[in-house]
Amino acid sequence: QALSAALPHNANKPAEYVQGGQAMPAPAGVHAAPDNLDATGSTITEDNTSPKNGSKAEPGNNLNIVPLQKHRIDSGGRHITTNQGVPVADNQHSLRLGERGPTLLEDFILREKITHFDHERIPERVVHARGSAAHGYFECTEDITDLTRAAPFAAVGKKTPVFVRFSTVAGERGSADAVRDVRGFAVKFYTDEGNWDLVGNNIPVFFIQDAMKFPDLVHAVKPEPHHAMPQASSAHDTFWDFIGLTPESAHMVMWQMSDRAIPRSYRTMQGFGVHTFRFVNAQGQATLVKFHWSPVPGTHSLDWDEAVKINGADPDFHRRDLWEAIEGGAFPEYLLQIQTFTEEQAAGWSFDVLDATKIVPEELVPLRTVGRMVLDRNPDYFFGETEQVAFCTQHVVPGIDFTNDPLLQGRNFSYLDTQLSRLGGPNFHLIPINAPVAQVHNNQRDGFHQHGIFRGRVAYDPNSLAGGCPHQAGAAQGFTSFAEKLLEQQATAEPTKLRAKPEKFADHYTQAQLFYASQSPVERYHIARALRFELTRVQTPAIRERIVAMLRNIDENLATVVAQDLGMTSLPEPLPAARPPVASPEVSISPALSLLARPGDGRILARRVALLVGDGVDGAALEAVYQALVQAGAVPRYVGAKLGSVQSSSGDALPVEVTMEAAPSVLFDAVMLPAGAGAAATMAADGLAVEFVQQQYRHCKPLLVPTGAATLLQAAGVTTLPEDEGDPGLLFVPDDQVAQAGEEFIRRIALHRAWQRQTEPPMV
Ligand code: HDE
Repeated sequence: QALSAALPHNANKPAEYVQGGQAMPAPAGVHAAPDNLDATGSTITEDNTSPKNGSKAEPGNNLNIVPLQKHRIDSGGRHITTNQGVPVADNQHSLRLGERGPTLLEDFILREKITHFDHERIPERVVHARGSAAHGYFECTEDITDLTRAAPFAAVGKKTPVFVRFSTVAGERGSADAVRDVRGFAVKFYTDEGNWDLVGNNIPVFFIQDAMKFPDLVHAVKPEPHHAMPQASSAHDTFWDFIGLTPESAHMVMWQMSDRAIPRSYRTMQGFGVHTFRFVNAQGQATLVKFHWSPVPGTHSLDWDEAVKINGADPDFHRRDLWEAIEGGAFPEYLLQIQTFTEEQAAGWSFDVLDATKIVPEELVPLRTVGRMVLDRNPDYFFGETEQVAFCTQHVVPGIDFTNDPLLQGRNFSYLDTQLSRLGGPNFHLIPINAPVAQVHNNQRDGFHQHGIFRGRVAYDPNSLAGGCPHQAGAAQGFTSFAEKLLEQQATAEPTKLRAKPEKFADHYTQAQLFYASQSPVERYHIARALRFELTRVQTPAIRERIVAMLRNIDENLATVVAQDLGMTSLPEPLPAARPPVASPEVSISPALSLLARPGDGRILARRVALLVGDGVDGAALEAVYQALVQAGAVPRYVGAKLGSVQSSSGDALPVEVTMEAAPSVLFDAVMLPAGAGAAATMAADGLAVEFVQQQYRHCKPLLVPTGAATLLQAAGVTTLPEDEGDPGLLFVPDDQVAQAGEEFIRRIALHRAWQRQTEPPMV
């Protein structure tokens, strides 16, 4: 019964998860599916027609992912055909001259099959090659039509379908998920006025200020060209060489070395548009805007030692987490929050809002929540959707416009350009996942893989032969670039062609200081530890020294600690700063910059909890805790030494769902030690069990310890119990009260980690 209650549920794919003809119920408290989703699930036949051709999404009720239906293929009950639809009698043998003779060139079936196979790879993305994606919807929750005419914000309650791809940056397509890296957070809104791509990251700033430097940055961080190492890691000489010589990266590097770069899940990280964008309303008035996605479950990260081990235990850790959360009905949810300000306001600030290495502190311009995004459906076909989706920063809709951020301007060129070689030509907008829900009409024609069958003899504008159609939409309906006037001071300095940047861009350290100063002690410790790890792997002493010299401009104490950790006997001179930090910045401490500022909503949806079991455990108590976790939307698992079952103290068989070997400690967010002294004593002699508990403890995770299981805890080396010092992650429960401990355990799990447990070196 416990097992069936934990089976995955997805309201949008009822065909996949039914029991007795009924869709599985969602765990308590998860969001219901949006009412405008297709109800047919994923078993599609060719009878399905697309409402896309000839129909326009009604305002306020977007067509959702329905247009994808006609492309979904289900081969249930079908026979194999060639690509020409010819039925294939034998798919096992090639055509040969006699049983032992040569294969015949005539075998068109073999040749077609092998030829297709030979060409089934496409180039991976130059950056962000490793990614995972999901469908969902964006819902507008506040009226901001005074700020923007953009379709997703047309009315409160309006839902717009989205496809979101999360990614790492440096690693190749098959690299591990839990590496230290920036994460991509790219959202494609299928609005009824065309596609809007908000191609962001989980860090609000970037390494460089000008697109001109991007190829150098990427060449520096990618595997070194002579031996193609290391994979998916910035911990090598060329990266830190580039950083030390590019002081504008100082702020970003602080974020990249923080726990932001090892998120627990794509569900628990923020997203940022990074650049300053422009909102334009129906009257043509503009407001500057920064976009933030805030995860409802809060911001949570991994421990570095844990991340390293996860990459061995499950390189697909984040991909699996996203997939399973959605299949299980624990839909990832984010608030869309904006910061808006005027050009005049921004001109008065000590930093330039066109500089992508700067944030606008929340204490200066508070966040305003204007919508929510829910991801409620997994893709059906990884290649067709996640791999072929093409995000482009220049995909904007009426109501959204660019600013002159030189990084954004360069991106607006790069993304379309890269899709041409990645997806093989200019018609990638016809690939189903990229096709807008809005109708497409223009005079662009031909090209590789053209799908349209255009009618009539007119493919030019203006024309009279087709009655002037398709015709221009005009300013009221169509996209019009904001008629930007350069600010007075820029305008008077007679614009000339030049390769330069504004003066405020030269301040590289004020906000790096702000970020570091705003971190909690444990976060600062993790930053120092990350720098130690990365720079220890750097082989060239001069590169290490240059980074320490850079750190001296950020925080003297941080520089000293890192220098000591690297065995340096003296501190190098600070790097000369192009411009001294701002003497009195608008904000010098920003609590919002700490991960701990967003603890989440207290729910533990999709958190994985191990319940260790062995012969002699208290089955009733375990079952009670298990059920409480299921009710809370978590994913409990009975973890034992071998598959099969164990015998509880009352003689019942309790199933072992996974083993410690196949699913080690790092794959769980919390553990319950065996309820039952006998089982605990047996496990105390099992190295895998000891290691399991040890690592749960070292990685600061919540442990429910029935008093009878103290032997196992001790065997794991947890001898000085910091319970008296208020370790909220250690929950000791008398053996006879374990059955009632579920609720308290859930509260502890919601706290995520007891970081105060961490010592240097680790205690266990
Ligand atoms: Fe990208 N980036 N980028 N980038 N980027 C790509 O486009 C580029 C930058 C980001 O899931 C590429 O389709 C330049 C900032 C994401 O498919 C490429 C510059 C931010 C993704 C490209 C930047 C991003 C990409 C590679 C400096 C955060 C993955 C494949 C001017 C705001 C999207 C592709 C997905 C992907 C170029 C800097 C985010 C080569 C030239 C800043 C999330 O076009």
